[in-house]
Amino acid sequence: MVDVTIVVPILNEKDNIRPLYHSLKKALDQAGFRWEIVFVDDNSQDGTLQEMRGLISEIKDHSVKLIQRIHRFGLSSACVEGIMASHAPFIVVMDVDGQHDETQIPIMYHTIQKKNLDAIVGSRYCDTGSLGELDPHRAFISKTATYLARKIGKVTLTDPMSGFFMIRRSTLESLIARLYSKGFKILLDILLASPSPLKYEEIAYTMRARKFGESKLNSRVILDYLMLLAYHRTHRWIPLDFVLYLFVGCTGAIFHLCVLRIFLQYGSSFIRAQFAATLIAILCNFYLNNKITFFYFRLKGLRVWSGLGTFILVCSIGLAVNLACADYIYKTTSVWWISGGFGFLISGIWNYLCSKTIVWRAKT
Ligand SMILES: Nc1nc2c(ncn2[C@@H]2O[C@H](COP(=O)(O)OP(=O)(O)OP(=O)(O)O)[C@@H](O)[C@H]2O)c(=O)[nH]1
Ligand SMILES: [Mg+2]
Repeated sequence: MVDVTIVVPILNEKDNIRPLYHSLKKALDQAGFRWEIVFVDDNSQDGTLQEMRGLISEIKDHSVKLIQRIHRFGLSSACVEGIMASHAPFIVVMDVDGQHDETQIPIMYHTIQKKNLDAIVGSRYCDTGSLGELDPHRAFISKTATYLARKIGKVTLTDPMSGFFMIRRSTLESLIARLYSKGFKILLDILLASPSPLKYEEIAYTMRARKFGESKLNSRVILDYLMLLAYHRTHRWIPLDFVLYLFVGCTGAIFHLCVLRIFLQYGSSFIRAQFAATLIAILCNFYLNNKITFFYFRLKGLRVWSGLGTFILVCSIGLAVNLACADYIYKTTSVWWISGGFGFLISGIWNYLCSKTIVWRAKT
């Protein structure tokens, strides 16, 4: 049995593995803990896995474990998977890149037990905590996200964006089914998933500069973050992927109308203009879905073309279903907007389900 499990999500972090292992070992051994580290990798391509296996074969105990995930993505779900594959009553989540202060873990461990807390969170904004040398642009994003979490998510802690925290296993297990589990912000997910406020405390730390490798923070993380807030604020019942898909569909419809107008203005026949506009709308939808809705499963290289072909086929069937449904309802009710709206919704659901399962083969 171990006292504490450290869960570390990793993606292309070859050079950071050993430094983190050694600094954690030093801090945890000094504190006299029985511990384990669970690294969760999403099929890194930079030699991280070889590095991990090298390290595991060198150390003679079972203190380091590796979970290698294929076709599954994302920091939050990696953390959840690491936590579920471990056993300690207390779990620490931290980055591999040396930004988090491992020397705080023993203090976290004693405080969480002594005060019977659910969680203890490393904060860059309370007391002596600081963002260290984080560049102003990143600091601005972090502070804006913190502001939104406090305003929209109604969380009270100073650093809900923190990637460094300790949580009691029993607390997490009771919330696991309510988590969004996508994106980058697992702590905020946990806080928002809890039906009653968690008993927590914050501990100040100064964020260090990343040691090696590159940041995985990209513009997609911002969209995931907003989706996380929306997911919990709408009490977890709105299918956000579908909403995103409809949003992309509406963008395509606007494109369609603009192109139609332009073609007509330049003297094209209606049928030609309509054909060109439909084609451009489909291309636009395909592009945006590949970039946004199904970002984690996006098609590359030659698969883009086969995906586009399948997408056109799926949308054509969707259009036929739309027309058949709308026509039937119009004949029975004579209400144009109910008929049109229902046809649109049915084809939207059809297109979404087929796009997800057949075109992009999204697995989660
Ligand atoms: N398994 C897994 N790990 C990830 C993924 N994205 C990021 N990570 C890891 O999660 C941790 C946080 O990512 P970082 O890139 O350090 O994000 P950040 O700390 O906001 O950005 P920096 O300040 O530039 O380090 C790191 O240990 C990453 O290797 C992912 O999709 N899957
Ligand atoms: Mg980092």
